[in-house]
Amino acid sequence: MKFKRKIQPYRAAAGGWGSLEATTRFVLDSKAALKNMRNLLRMNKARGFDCPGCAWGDDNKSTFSFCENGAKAVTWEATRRIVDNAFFAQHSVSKLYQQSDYFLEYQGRLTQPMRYNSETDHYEPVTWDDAFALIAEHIQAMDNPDQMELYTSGRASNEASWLYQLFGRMHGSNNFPDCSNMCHEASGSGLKRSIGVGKGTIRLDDFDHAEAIFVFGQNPGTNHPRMLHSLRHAADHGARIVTFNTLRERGLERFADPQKPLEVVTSMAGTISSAYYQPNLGGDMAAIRGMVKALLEAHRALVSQQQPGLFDEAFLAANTQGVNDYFTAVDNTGWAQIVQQSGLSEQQIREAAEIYRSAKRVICTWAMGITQHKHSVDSVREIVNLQLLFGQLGKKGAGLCPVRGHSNVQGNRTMGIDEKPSAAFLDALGKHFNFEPPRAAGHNTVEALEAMLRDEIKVLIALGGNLAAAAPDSPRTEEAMSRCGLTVHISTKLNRSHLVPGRDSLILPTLGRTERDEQANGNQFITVEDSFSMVHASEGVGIPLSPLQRSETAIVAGIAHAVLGSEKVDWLAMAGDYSLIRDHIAATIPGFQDFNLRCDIPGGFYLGNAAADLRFNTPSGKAEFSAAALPDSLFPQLEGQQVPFTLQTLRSHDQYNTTIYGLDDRYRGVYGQREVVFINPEDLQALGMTEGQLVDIETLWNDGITRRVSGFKLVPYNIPRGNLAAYYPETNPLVPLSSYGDGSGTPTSKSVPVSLSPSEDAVSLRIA
Ligand SMILES: Nc1nc2c(c(=O)[nH]1)N[C@H]1C(S)=C(S)[C@@H](COP(=O)(O)OP(=O)(O)OC[C@H]3O[C@@H](n4cnc5c(=O)[nH]c(N)nc54)[C@H](O)[C@@H]3O)O[C@H]1N2
Ligand SMILES: Nc1nc2c(c(=O)[nH]1)N[C@H]1C(S)=C(S)[C@@H](COP(=O)(O)OP(=O)(O)OC[C@H]3O[C@@H](n4cnc5c(=O)[nH]c(N)nc54)[C@H](O)[C@@H]3O)O[C@H]1N2
Ligand SMILES: [Mo]
Repeated sequence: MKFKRKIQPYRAAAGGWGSLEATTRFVLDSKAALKNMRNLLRMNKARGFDCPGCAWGDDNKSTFSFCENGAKAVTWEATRRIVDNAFFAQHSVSKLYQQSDYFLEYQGRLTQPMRYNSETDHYEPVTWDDAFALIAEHIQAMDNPDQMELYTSGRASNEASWLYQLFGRMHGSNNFPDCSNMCHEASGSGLKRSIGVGKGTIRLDDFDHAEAIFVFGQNPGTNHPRMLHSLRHAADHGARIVTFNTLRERGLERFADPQKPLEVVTSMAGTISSAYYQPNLGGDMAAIRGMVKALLEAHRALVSQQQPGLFDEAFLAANTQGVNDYFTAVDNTGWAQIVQQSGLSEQQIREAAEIYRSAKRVICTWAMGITQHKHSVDSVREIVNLQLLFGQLGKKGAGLCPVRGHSNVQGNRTMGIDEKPSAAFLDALGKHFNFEPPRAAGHNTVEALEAMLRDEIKVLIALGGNLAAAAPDSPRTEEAMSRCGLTVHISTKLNRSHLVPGRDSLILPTLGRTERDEQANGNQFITVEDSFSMVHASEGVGIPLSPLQRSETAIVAGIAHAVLGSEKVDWLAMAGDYSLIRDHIAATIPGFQDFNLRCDIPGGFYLGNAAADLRFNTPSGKAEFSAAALPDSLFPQLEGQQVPFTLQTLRSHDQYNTTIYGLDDRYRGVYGQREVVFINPEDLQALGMTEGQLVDIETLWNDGITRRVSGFKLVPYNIPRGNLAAYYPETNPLVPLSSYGDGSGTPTSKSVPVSLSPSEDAVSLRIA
C-alpha cells in the first residue's frame, strides 16, 4: 500500500464537503458499495442497526442521519475480504506480527475458528466444539476461579455482556477488566462519589434548551460527529459554546452541516465555539478551580452588600453536602498555582467564569482530555462542584454529560461488566439463579495485566477489542498476554492481540452488529444503551460472510455450556432466543421491567437517572462536594526531575481506536502518515529543531525501563508550549503500566512525561 504523504493545514469547516467526499470515497473504495449504502440508510432508525461508531444519542427526527466516521465503521465491517484458513496457512504469526495495525485489519473479516500451533507458528482451523472443549479443559485445570480474566470491549451487546458476566460470576470471579477501565472510568467513579450515579444526567434534547455548553477535553468533530449537530443547533439558538482543549480542533471552531447542502456549497458554515481556551494538559481542574474562585469572590461581594448571592443557596441547602469545605479548598488555592497549572491567564479564567454565570442553564460535557490523567477523578468532581453551585442538576437544558466512547460501553456496565459490582447487583443475581456470587473485587485492566506478568493468570478471554494494542506499555502488555496458558479472542477482524498468543490460543470469528443474526428461534435483535441512558434495539441486515461465524451471544453461551454445563442455567436455550436473556435481565437489573415489550418503542426507552431527579445515592443522601486540593504535580514520581514535555496520545480522523481506516487526519492537515508529533513552533525553535525533522520520543519514568519510539516527524501546531500530541496506538509503548489515575486505575494516556531527541536513523528514514 502506497500513501501520499503531506502536511497541509485544513482551512474549511469540519463536516462539509470534505466529510461527504471522504465518506463516499471510502464506501466506494470497498468492494461492497451497494450493500454499504443500504446499510448506511438503516443506521439509527427504529429498527435496523445501531451505529457501531460512537455512543452519541439519536434524535429520530432526521431521515438520513449518519456521519462520515459512522459510515467508515459500517463499511469497515461490511468488507467482502476474508481472513480464513488459507490466509493463516500462508502467513506465520511471527511474519504477521511485523505488519502494521492498518495492514492487519485491512485483510478482512475472520470467518472460521482458528487455534494457534506453536510448533508451526501458524493458526490452524479448529471446530467450534473442539474450541469450546479446549477452553473448558484449560479452565477446569485452574486452581481457583480468579486465574481467569474476562476482558470486554464496549461494542458487545447488552445480551452478550450480561450472559458473559453471569458465566464469569457463576464460575466464581469478578475479574472483568474492560475498555472502560482505560476510558471513562474516572467519570464513573467521580460521578458516583459526587452524585451517586456513574452516568451522565442529561438527555439529548437538553442541548436544545441549554444557554451555555462547556466542552472539556473532547474532539467531537472526529470522535462524536453527530454531537456537532447538537452543538451547532444550540449555537444557532444563541447558546454559548465554550471549549477547553489543549489543541485547536477544527470541528470545534467551524462546522458545516453535511445534511444541509446549501451550507456545504456556499460557505455558510457556522462558528461553533464562542470562546476557546487552550489549557495545559491536565490543567482543567485548575482552570475550573479558578473559575469558582472568581465566582466566589463575586458571590461574597454581593452577599456583603446584603444582595442575593450568585450561587443557588436553596439548591445547595436542600441537595448538597460539603460546600463550606469546598470553599475553604478554593480559598486555599492561589491564583499563581491556578495560572501556572492551567496555563491560562487569570483574565481568561475570569472571562470563562463570566460566560458561565451569565447562563441560566449550563451543560458540561467531557471525554478523554479529562479522564486520562492522574487526577482525573478529582477533575471530574471539580466539574460537578461547579455545576452544583448553580443548581445545574434536575432542570431542563442543564447537567453533566460524559460523552462515552464505544457504542455500548455504558450498556456493558449497566449489565454488570464491572470488576467492582455493587452488593445489591450481586444479591439480585444470586437470588435469581440460586447461587453465591463472588464478593471480592476483581481486576481492572491494569491489574489484570500486572497479574499476568506475575504468572497468576491461566486464561484470558476477550469479548471483542484489541487489548494488546489498546493497553499501555506495549512490550509489557504483550509479554503479559503471552504468559497466559490460553488466550481466546472473540473478534471480527485480525488484530495485534491475536499475534501475541498464550501457550494456547484461539481466534473465534464473530458476527458484527450490522449483520443478520439467525438463531434456533429465528432472527434475533440485540439492545444497546447510549450516552443518554436510552436503551434501544438493533437488528443487523447484512448477510454473514460465512456460516461458521457465530454471534457473540452464541459464543459466550457455548463457552459457558462447555465449562459449567446446563443444569443450573440453560445457556444454549438463551443463545437460541435472546428474549429469554432479556427476561433474566429484567429480573436482575433495575430499570428493565417489561424489557422485551419495551424493545418495540421507536427510539428506545429511558433508563432514568436518580441524580437528574435530585435523588442522590451517596453516603449522605445528598450530592457531595469534593474538596480535593489541586495536584502538586502531574508526575509526583519524578519529584525534582526536569520534565521537558507532556505528551498526550490521541486519535486521528481515520481511526477507530486501534483500528486504522486510513493514514489521513484531515482536520489537522496530516496526510498519508501517522508517525507525527505536534509541537508548539516556539518549542521547535528553542530545541533548535526544524519542521519535518524526525525525532525519538522517550518517556521519563522511575523504574529504570527505557520507553522510546523513533522516527516521529515534528509538525508545528497550535498547542501551548511544553505540550505535545501524537497518535495512539503508535505511542502506547510510551505509557508506563504503573502510571494510572488515582481512584480510577486509568492509564495516564493524556499526560506522559517525555523528552525529544533527533532520531539517529533520521536520514535513512527520510529518504525512505
Ligand atoms: N471516529 C472515531 N470515533 C470514536 C473513537 C475513535 O477512535 N474514532 N473512539 C471512541 C472512544 S472509545 C472514545 S473514548 C471517544 C474518545 O473521544 P475523545 O476524547 O474526543 O478522543 P481523543 O482523540 O482521545 O481526544 C482527546 C481530545 O481532548 C483534548 N485534550 C487532551 N488532553 C487534554 C487536557 O488535559 N485538557 C483539555 N482541555 N483537552 C485535552 C485533545 O486535544 C483532543 O481534542 O471517541 C469514540 N468515538
Ligand atoms: N495511548 C492511549 N491508549 C488508549 C487510549 C488513548 O486515548 N491513548 N484510549 C483508550 C480507550 S478510550 C479505549 S475505549 C480503549 C479501546 O480498547 P479496545 O476496545 O480493546 O480496542 P478497539 O480498538 O476498539 O478494538 C478493536 C477490535 O475489536 C474487534 N471488534 C470490532 N467490532 C467488533 C464486534 O462487533 N464484536 C467483537 N467481538 N469484536 C469486534 C475487532 O477485532 C477489532 O480489531 O483503548 C484505550 N487505549
Ligand atoms: Mo473509549
